[in-house]
Amino acid sequence: MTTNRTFTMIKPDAVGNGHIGSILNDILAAGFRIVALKYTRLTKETAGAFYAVHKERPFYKDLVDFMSSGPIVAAILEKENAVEDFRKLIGATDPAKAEPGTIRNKYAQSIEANAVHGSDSNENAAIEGSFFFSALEQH
Ligand code: RTP
Ligand code: MG
Repeated sequence: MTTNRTFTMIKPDAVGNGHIGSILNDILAAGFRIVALKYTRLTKETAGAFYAVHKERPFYKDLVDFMSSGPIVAAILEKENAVEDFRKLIGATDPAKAEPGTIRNKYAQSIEANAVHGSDSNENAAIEGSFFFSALEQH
């Protein structure tokens, strides 16, 4: 068995709507272990840096404004096949297209305010986890 890690954020919409507990419950029920967990917030500068890969996309400015609009929860999660299984658990980017029972289907409003982030590769999971957590915190 290869256990590996992914990185997630509960986004400002889901935090503001009171879904932190339910989302963490769903994540644990799906078999993920919480390696590191933090309630914090992004500034325009740190949100811009986190999403730098999307700099040229038309939704970049709105995304940075949204992600810095309120508190978030950041976490590193561990499970066999973590990155792929977590993307399945959260569902499609657009909640209208997310499968019933997925986190975005249950808790998201729109393609932008879509409740959670999930890393798209093992490499990005490591980069994104280190954006929020020191080496000491990543046990
Ligand atoms: P994430 O990175 O947050 O897990 O989401 P994702 O892979 O499913 O989607 P991605 O293409 O990486 O887009 C990152 C985030 O940008 C916002 N977005 N807005 N207005 C739009 O058309 C649009 N498209 C994407 C979403 O918050 C998306 O999660
Ligand atoms: Mg993405």
